[in-house]
Amino acid sequence: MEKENLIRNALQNSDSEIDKLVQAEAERQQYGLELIPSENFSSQAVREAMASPMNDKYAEGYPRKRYYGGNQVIDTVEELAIERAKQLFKCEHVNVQPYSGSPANAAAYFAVLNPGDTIMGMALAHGGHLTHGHKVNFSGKLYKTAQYGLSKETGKIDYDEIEKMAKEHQPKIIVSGATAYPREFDFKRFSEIAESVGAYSMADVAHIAGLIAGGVHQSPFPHTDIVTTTTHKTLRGPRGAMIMCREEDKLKEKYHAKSKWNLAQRIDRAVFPGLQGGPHEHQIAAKAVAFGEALKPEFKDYAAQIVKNAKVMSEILIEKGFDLVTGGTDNHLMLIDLTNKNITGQEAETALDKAGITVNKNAVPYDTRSPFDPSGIRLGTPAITTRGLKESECKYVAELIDKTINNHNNEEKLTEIRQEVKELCSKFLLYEL
Ligand code: DSN
Repeated sequence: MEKENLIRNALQNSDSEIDKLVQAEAERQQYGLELIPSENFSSQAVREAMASPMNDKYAEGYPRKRYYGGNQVIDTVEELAIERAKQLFKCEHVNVQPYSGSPANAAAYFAVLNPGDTIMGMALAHGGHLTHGHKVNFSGKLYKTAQYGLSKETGKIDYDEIEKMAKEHQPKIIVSGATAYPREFDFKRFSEIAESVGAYSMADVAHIAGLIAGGVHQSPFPHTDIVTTTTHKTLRGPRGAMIMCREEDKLKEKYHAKSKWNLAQRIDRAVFPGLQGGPHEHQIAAKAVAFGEALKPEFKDYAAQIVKNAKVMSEILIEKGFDLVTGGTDNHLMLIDLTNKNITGQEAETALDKAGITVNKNAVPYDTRSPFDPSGIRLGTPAITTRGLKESECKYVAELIDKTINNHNNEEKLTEIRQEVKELCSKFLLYEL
C-alpha cells in the first residue's frame, strides 16, 4: 500500500492530549507487526468517510422511508452500500445498519427466534464466539443452547457429530462460523444438517468475509438462510457489520405461519426498530467505500495473498516445532498450542509484544488452562498483507516469532528482535507521520 496521511489538523489545534495519543497509536501500528487475525488497516478513503459530516445525521428507518427529514443524500449512500454488498456477496437482501458483529447476531436471532428457543453454535472454548450461545452472553441467557466442539483427534469440525447433536437437541437455528478456526467451513453441509431438523442455518462469516469476497473461501450462499459479518476484519472496511439473507422464509409455515413478513422483512424489522435506533450513516458510507474497494480486481489478489502468507508462515512454524491446531491452515489464521514449548499463551503474548509483534493469547480446543492464561496464541495475516508483506517477509516473521519464543526471558534478545521488527516495518510504512 501507499503511505497515507493521518489528517488531523483540527485535532492538533483543539485537543493536543488526544492528538498525541492518536500519533502514538499510529506509531505503534507503523513500527509493529499486527498479527491479530481479526484486525486490519482500512484505507484512507474508508477513514475519511468515517470522519465525514455523515456522522452528524439521524436517519431512523430505511432508505426512502425515514422518520426524519433531510435524508435525500443519506438515502443514496445507504442504497449504494446495499447494492455493492449484494454484488460482492451475490445475495438477495442486505441490511447494512448493524453497529457491530454482536448486535448483528442479536438482530438475526430476534428475527427468527423466540426466547427459550434453542441455538446450536460452536463453543467459545473451541473457537466459536460469545454470541453463538455462550452462557454469559445474551445468546446463552435468552435462549437454550447446544454448543458443539471440535474433534479431539483432528481439531477439526466433526460434521457427523454436529448432525447427531442437532437430532438430539432439535435447535431452531444452527450457527456456523468462528473466531479461531483455521480451516474451511462446509456451509452446504451445515445447511443440510439444519434442513434435516427443520432449523434455520446461519453463518457468522466475520473472520472470513474478505476471503469469501475475494473468492478464496467457499461462499455460504446460496445454501445459508442468514449470514452475518463484521466489515472490519478481512473485508478491510470500517468497524461495523451487516446481515445478509434470502428474501423468502423457507420455514415460514413451520415457525411464522401467521406473520405477514418474509425473512428479509423480519431481519430489517429486527435491526430497526427491534434493536437499534439511528443508523451510523458515516459508518455506512465507509462500508460502501470498502465494498467498492473489495469489488475491484486487486482485492482478489489481496485475499489470495492473505492465504499464501498464512500458509508459508504455518510451514515455517511447523518446521520450528510449533504445534498448530489442525496441523496447519486453509485461511488467514493459525492457532498454536504452546504446551510443547513450555510457555503459556499469556507469556508468549507478552514476550511477542516486547518484540513488537502483536498476537493474542487464545484457548486451544480441550484446553486445561484458564482463559486468562490459556495454552495457545492466535495469529493471522490480514493486516501484514495489507501493508505489503509477501511470502519471503512472512517466512522471516515466522522466524522472528520462533526466536522470540525461544528467548522469551532474555530482555536483551527481545530488544534486538524489536529492532529487527522496526527495520522490517520501515520498509512497509503505513502512514505519513
Ligand atoms: N474480537 C473478535 C476477534 O478477535 O475475533 C471477535 O469478536
